[in-house]
Amino acid sequence: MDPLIITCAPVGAELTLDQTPHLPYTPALLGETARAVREAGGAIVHVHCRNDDGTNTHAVERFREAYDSIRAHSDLIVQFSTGGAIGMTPQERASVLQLRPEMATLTCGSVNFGDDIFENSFPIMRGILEKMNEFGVRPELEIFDKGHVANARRLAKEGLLTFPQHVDFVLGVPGGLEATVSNLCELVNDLPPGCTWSVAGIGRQQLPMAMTAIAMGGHVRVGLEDNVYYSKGRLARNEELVARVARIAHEAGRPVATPDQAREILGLRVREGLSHAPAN
Ligand code: KMH
Ligand code: ZN
Repeated sequence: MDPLIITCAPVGAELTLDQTPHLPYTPALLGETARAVREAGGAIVHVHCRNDDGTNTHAVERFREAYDSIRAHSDLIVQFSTGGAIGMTPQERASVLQLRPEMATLTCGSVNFGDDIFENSFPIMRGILEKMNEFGVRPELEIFDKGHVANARRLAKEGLLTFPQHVDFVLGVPGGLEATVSNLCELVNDLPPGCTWSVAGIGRQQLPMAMTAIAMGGHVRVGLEDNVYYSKGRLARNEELVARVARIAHEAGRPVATPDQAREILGLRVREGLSHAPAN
């Protein structure tokens, strides 16, 4: 098995400041979190940005500040969200790709999202992918439901995407596919050959999904975006969630990937001086 790639999703778009004191909602806090997450065993950081009052923003300048702060504190692979927050326009969501992060997410279909709809029609997905291709950004395909893998295959047939790709299964969103071992196995079996995958279980499913992925040879995403608790009633810090997964992997005899090892596994170019600095 490859070394385990641990992604941390430390902020997200749904948590509010009054739900936890541990949300790194400013670029400075994101930088500090990046350092702690790297020390704990993380390789990728999945980035959403907030304004100083905690509200969501997809402003390019804020993402640039966040990127610079993360890079000043760590060598983590920086993955921008193009999912953003419910209600953002597709143009807003794609705008941050001009900063040329090493990776960015592409959600591969619409899905009920609590009482809302996370909208990812084919025109929206094509628009985001065209920008990814223009700016040379590697997608991470976010799969919230069974049909999303077929949607990705359709985008590949259209020539907008080539397989194999790195895929993240986000399981347990109210409205999406439930976080069960059998669902995860079905999704993995349905992937085009050569794909790498990780799983993000929502809420209390985060830990069991992570342990399953460690055993199956997949990779893991944890972080406050997906789960705010370390254990029942005890709020988590991002780096603790990463450290726990790293400890479990260690006990299971699976080494944990450094960011550069993750770059190799994912086929990202290790471009000294370039991959670490987005173009203006
Ligand atoms: N906040 C969700 C609506 C992503 O980052 O690409 C979408 C999301 C997915 O978080
Ligand atoms: Zn996200």
